[in-house]
Amino acid sequence: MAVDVEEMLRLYGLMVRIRNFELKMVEIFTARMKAGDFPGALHTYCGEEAIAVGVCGVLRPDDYVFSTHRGHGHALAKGADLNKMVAELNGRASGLSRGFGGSMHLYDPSIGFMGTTGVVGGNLPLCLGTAYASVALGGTFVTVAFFGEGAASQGSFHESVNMAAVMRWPVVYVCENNLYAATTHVAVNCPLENIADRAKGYGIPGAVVDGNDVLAVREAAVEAIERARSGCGPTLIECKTYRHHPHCMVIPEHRPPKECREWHAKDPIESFAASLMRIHATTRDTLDAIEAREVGLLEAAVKFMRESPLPDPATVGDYLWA
Ligand SMILES: Cc1ncc(C[n+]2csc(CCOP(=O)(O)OP(=O)(O)O)c2C)c(N)n1
Repeated sequence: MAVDVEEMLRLYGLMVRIRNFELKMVEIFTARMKAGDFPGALHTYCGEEAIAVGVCGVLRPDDYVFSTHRGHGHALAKGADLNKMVAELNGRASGLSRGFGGSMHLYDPSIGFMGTTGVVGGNLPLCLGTAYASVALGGTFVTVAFFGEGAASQGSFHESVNMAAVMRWPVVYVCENNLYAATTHVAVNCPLENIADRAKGYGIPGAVVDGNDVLAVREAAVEAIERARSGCGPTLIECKTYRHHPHCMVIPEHRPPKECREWHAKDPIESFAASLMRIHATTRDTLDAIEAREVGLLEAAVKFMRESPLPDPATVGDYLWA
């Protein structure tokens, strides 16, 4: 499916939004930690933006996304409100989860965003719920589950893919292979060259794509989503990528410096900007204007967060199920 330049610039803007958001959260969380106000773990998505944007860019509003502990990018790409995102990560009552969730419990069913989770692989059984609902209700909506290559060695991954494959349910499994599960290299927990090779064991298509190339991710997503929507069952897409930051704010960097440098040179936003200018005749001014707009929106979101109250302690039990 051809992508016009206007759509490409929309994708570029979303990638910039995610990057700026993450860098601002690092800044705010670092300041809070220095002040003795521990805000919780922060797993940034910097370096992986092309995956969420490539996939979510082709989803319909009524499609569902199940995310991970590294899920800010998935939420923003599915359309989560920037103000509410900044507020939620800082525990404000105006946040996406009313300030009770934080980074790993972002949730907005109104846009089909079914949550980030602190349980690695925990979203994989859950995604079968909306997949089954699509079939049971005679709908055409699809479900996307993002997960890391570490989660692909959890039992929940195998059970979920097997069930979706057997039932031909409309799921797209998107593995974000950034080479490390916290400090464990992928070669330690997977004997295969590609996680996508596991698709064969379930009789479904598997695809390996450059996870730093938003258009390549999008192309693979279009095919998998169409397949799911037309009743042909799930696909496993593996996106090869790398995170810019250490696993989270509280674990020091452990990866070889040379490897980090090599991957940073393949930055998904910079390379997309270069190809937009080289191949699609976009000017630097156009990209600068998009970046300036995003900076303004983020500044406004931070102001919104700072002016928002913390949740009223009296409401702490209001959203628990008895
Ligand atoms: C069930 C479970 N086991 C272990 C952990 C601790 N843990 C948090 S993140 C993480 C690594 C996950 O790696 P991966 O799935 O590859 O995702 P990435 O962090 O690379 O995006 C681990 C082991 C957890 N949160 N949940």
